[in-house]
Amino acid sequence: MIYQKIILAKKEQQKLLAILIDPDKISLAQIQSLADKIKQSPATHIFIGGSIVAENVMDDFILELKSHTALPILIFPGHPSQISHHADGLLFLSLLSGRNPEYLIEHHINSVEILNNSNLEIIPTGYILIDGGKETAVQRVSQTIPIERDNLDLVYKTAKAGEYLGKKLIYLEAGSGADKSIPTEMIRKISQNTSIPLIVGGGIRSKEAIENAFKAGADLVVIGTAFENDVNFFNK
Ligand code: 1GP
Repeated sequence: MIYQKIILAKKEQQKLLAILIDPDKISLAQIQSLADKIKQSPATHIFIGGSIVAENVMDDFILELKSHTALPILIFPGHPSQISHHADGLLFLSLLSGRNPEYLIEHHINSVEILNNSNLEIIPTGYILIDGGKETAVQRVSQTIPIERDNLDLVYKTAKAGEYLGKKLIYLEAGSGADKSIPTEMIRKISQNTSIPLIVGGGIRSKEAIENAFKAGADLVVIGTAFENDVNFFNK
């Protein structure tokens, strides 16, 4: 069980790292060498998906990836069309910072049929978008307003409401390619005041920033752009 292992890691204060792959930016032929680089990295999970991914690419992409990695592959969907039976699990994201019903419940309803026919481990995740210093794809596509970087109280209440709603993970997201990552005091506040594992991502571009997020209380850090731009990011 993927989630049980995340809980165990949290209990043992073992930090987790996910590499986010956007299938729109990588060709099938590149997957093997990408998987080799992932193997050399400290990654414990692979997230796959994005705000916009062309239809019908996920299955082939995940099958190919699976033949080159043993890491758990979790779908990080921007749309129900990105759900593939071939992954190991699904972050069933509810965009709690936004007020767009499509991303709070509509896409989820539209996913039921495909989920009923799959063995994916479904992990309910409270997804909270924070201002990352520029408009990112998730903001554009979801048409929601991120929470201001200094509004710790609202982020706290949103995360706590997510926990009370039964979410199993909280994901603090600055948006892929953000100029500024999640402030450490925000990570600290949420990690100290909630009991479920905390994912932090968006705009993290150095090992130091990863460390700082961990030190502030992130249980799992997500790296997308930094690895996409330089597959040797972790070797340096
Ligand atoms: C996006 O949190 C992830 O959902 C990763 O963001 O691409 O900025 O690393 P980056």
